[in-house]
Amino acid sequence: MTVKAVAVLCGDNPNVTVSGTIIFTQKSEYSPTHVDINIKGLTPGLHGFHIHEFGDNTNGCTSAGGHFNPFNKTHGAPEDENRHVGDLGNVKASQDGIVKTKIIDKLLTLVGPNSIIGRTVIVHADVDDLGKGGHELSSTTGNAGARLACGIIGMSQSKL
Ligand SMILES: [Cu+2]
Ligand SMILES: [Zn+2]
Repeated sequence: MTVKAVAVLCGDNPNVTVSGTIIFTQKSEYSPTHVDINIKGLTPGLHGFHIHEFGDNTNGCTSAGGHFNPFNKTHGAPEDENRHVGDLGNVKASQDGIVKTKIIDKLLTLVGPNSIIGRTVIVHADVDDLGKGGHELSSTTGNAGARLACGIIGMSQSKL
């Protein structure tokens, strides 16, 4: 019963040419979720990468709300005990502005009440400090800056 979901990233305004496709795959309810990340148009280096709470694009990426946080934790790194479910850390863009990577996360799920389907993936302008930057925003957003591009996570056809 593999569940598959996909998000297509679009720039938050006409000046942002960031685009990408994110594919989520979970083999069963208690399996970790695999995340296949393909993004282009970024500046080289690290960019905060999160699941935000709402699948709402009425006011661009802004209406996606804060980090998806069903367990009321503070912001952290993906490997931290204390983290938002939506905290996927940073992705690293190459000199050509491309991210092509896979991550495996044990907190993300595509089934049940805390499913991320219907929520939003966002890639940010700046580095996520993983809660350790000492900035007033560190414990909520990692001070990752503007929302460059976002995409709503939708069900995809499962290939068994
Ligand atoms: Cu974010
Ligand atoms: Zn967070």
